[in-house]
Amino acid sequence: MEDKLRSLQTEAIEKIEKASDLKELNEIRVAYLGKKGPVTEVLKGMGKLSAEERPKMGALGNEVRGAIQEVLESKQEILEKEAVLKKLEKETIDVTLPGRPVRTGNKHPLTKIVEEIEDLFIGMGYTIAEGPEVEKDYYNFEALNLPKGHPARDMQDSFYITEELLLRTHTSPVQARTMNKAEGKGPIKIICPGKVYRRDNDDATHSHQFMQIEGLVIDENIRMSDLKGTLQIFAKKMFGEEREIRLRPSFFPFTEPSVEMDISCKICGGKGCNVCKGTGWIEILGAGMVHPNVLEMAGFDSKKYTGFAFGMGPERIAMLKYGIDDIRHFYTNDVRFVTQFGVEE
Ligand code: FA5
Repeated sequence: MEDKLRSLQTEAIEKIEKASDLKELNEIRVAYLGKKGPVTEVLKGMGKLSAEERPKMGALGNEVRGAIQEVLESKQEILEKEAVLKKLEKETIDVTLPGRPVRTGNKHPLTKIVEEIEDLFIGMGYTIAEGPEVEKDYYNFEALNLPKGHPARDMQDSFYITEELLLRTHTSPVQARTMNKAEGKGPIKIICPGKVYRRDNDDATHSHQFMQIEGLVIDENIRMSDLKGTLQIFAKKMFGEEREIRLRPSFFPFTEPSVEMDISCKICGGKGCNVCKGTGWIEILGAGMVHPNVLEMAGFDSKKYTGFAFGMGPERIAMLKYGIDDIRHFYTNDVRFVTQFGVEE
């Protein structure tokens, strides 16, 4: 039995020393020291020994196990160090390689235009007001001098939700709401950016969902010349001195007199193209002096207060500024379109 145990010790140690990785070492550990391993097997035969021999063999068994264990542990330490070194060698980082660029996003051109317009008006002392996209018929039409059945309601084809609720067709209901809140006391100087919805057929300059930015100024002695001056400042800052603007007489039930403002088309330089429908001009906003009926309905004394209002389409403004030939580009989420406008500080 003694010989058997000694030869197992030699055999195990030889194998341990030859082991080339941790997996192999573990297999040796299980094979020699496990419950079903040869050392345990030999020791099971101790029952047949004399009482004198038994403790001697027991001690020898432990000594053999201890010796194997000790060699196993030191080999394990060596193999672990080797494994770490191999891994480090494999994972060496070449710090001289050029870095991989991280793609950053940029603002949607429409967001940029809206922010630019907001900044421009904030610089002129305006504050920003907001209102709901699902609007009451009252604020969208009635409070704006458009009672039920008024033919001018057809100017803005609507998406109704119930008889009294609709997706707002313009941002003008925010003027009505703001005036109501002011309880007849001026001054008011606001712009209201937001989404609006119309049952328009989509084409190069029309979308069924688009943005508008409304402006409203109410105070004593506000005149048409104030409106004209404001729009001229806006157009020059937005498009540059060289672009031409024109004001045309128009009609809105909530303003009197009413105008529309056109800008010369950047795409064709005024010669006529599909964007300006051959006219050389693109309409970007409607405006006018707030109708006395609208002032009175909102609780303002129309003899004391006057005001002007305007409503512009930022998509059309972005089209003119950046030379975009189709409004649908804003809403089709083609990243090639959006990334053309770069990141600006
Ligand atoms: C209005 O919506 C009025 N509420 C504007 C207004 C406000 C007038 C205050 C007077 C006083 P209009 O329907 O013309 O007006 O629309 C205003 C602007 O929105 C247009 O000049 C145009 O730039 C833009 N717009 C209108 N319909 C569409 C559409 N389907 N797609 C994209 N832009 C549009």
